[in-house]
Amino acid sequence: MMTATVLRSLRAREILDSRGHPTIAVEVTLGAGTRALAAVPAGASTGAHEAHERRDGDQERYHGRGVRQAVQAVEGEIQDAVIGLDAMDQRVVDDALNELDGTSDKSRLGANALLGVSLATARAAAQCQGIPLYRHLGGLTARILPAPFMNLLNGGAHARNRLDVQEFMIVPSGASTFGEALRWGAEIFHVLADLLAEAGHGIGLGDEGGFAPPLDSTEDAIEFLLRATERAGYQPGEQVGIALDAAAGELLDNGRYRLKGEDLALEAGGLAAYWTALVDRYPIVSIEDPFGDDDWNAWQAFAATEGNRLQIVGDDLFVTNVDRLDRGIRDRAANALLAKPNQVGTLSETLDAIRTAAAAGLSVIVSHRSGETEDTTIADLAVGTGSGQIKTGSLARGERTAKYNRLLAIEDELGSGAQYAGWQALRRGR
Ligand code: 2PG
Ligand code: MG
Repeated sequence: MMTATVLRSLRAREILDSRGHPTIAVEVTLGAGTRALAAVPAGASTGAHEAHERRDGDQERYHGRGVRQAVQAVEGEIQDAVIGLDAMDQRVVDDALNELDGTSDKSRLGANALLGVSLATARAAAQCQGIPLYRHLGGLTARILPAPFMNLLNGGAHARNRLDVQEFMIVPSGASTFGEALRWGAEIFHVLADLLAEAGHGIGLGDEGGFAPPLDSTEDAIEFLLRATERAGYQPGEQVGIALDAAAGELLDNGRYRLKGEDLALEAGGLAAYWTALVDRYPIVSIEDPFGDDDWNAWQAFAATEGNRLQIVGDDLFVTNVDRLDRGIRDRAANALLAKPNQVGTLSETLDAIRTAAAAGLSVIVSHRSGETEDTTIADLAVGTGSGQIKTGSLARGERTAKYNRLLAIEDELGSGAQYAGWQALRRGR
């Protein structure tokens, strides 16, 4: 007789992500008949060293972005290789996926195909045991609700305005529960809409559900966040921190960082001074990707001077890859990891990166992508690993609120056992 948790069949289909581009959803069926679905997100400001996402390139369909080959790979080769493996042995399944692919960047079968199978396997295993996914991932100790990094103003590759910094976020760490943090964020978001409208700006949304007004300067954008926070009745710095994702790899132009909104073209040293001036002036608690994906020296120098008061987050620098992370730890290039499952392509490797970072004293932010789906796996991943921080967009658009709403449900389910991470997980002052 087939064991209840053994993988019996795989189905895949092409669905749409939040930008209206195709992506892949995978459904796993286990021996007991348990079925679970996972959908894979996609980035816009992707790091040069991310695992390879497979796209058909057929210009007749979705301008080349179709994922039919990835779907076929799941239902053909991949299914043949993993059928009969036990979904409880996530590592064995993920190893089999990697071995079958055979490339270091997952380019043969596609990281999108592999991740869909990997995540659906975990979801099915949890379901079959009758336990929530965070419990399957984190065991009995999983009870920390993450502080949300809420992206209220969108720029860079996520909006068609002139803001150079990609993400202007608020972090309501001073709240006492996740639910309270979410309420603060939503209140600030609505006050921000009023402030922008009062200033004569449109309140159209960018890719991650934050507003994308036609502002030019980083400072203007930060000032709007501070005013909205205050008018909503909260203290910037004390209760609500500011966080930026510069996605600086996107700013590189002929070896210089070009800030078009401010008409500057800076060397790494000049850009570092620019960030330092902002941190001096505003309650910024965290900056992600302040330099390009391979500008290791700039990262190292910046972390040496600012790492004691600022969380410095490697996203495109680390791409959730243990080898790059090991180098960053050795060189002290950053003090935090942004963990995105689709950058590396399997759940096990994502967990490896999170564990490696935590063991070295780096903090961890579990993160969405700018192209998302209704899938809420990252909410459970944040609680399951106790990351204490999550980045999942603004307070609008269903693909973003799906994760927040999942976290509300987890907090509710944990009852008095739930603990909101607040400022605790933020890496600074050390
Ligand atoms: C980032 C992400 C998510 P993208 O840079 O951190 O916010 O954007 O998915 O476009 O890479
Ligand atoms: Mg980023």
